[in-house]
Amino acid sequence: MAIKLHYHPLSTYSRRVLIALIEKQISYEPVPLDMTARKHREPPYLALNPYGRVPTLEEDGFVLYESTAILDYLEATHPIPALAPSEARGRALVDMHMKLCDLQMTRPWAAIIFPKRFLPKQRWNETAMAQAKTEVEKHLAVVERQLGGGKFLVGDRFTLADLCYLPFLEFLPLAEIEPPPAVAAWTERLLTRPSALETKPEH
Ligand SMILES: N[C@@H](CCC(=O)N[C@@H](CS)C(=O)NCC(=O)O)C(=O)O
Repeated sequence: MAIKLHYHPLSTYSRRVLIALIEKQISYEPVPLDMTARKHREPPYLALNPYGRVPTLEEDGFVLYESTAILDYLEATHPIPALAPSEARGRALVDMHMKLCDLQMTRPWAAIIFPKRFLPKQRWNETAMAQAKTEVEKHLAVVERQLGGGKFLVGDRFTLADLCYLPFLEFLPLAEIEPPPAVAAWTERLLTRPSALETKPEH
């Protein structure tokens, strides 16, 4: 049975998985979820994913949520083309960056981007947004050093580490964050990949 992906086209975490499916040329059945109609909070979807979030992957009755776990599963089941090195240190570095992206970047990022994309200005918490912006800027300064002179976070190839950041980097202009130079060049490199262009959200 084909992989089914429950997703939303504006979801950053769903986009991670969509990009991996495209990069690996895996055929799948897209199942868009009407989140405006709050389908993610209704029993049929909650039976699949008790957290009511996207993405969720289904394959032969096997159900998986959490985008990074899904990416790891796709890498293990479809290792070619590789989106992670097979040797231990390279793979550990990819895991480290995937985790740091979620711990240091996506949480403050959501505090800025969610209101800017989806809420009227009168509902913005501008103090929280300014604090989140400072946190993201500090993290990007660390990423700047981690990139060094390299094109990608780990080795000389696009990996799951870069992929995890990609959907969030899309919104640097909306967040009014001026990235440091290596992060700016990396962002451009990632956002112009065919898989990124194919999955670019409408807003
Ligand atoms: N840690 C989760 C985060 C998933 C997530 O927060 N998805 C958002 C959309 S981008 C969502 O479903 N939000 C709905 C909600 O929390 O009610 C992952 O990596 O998959």
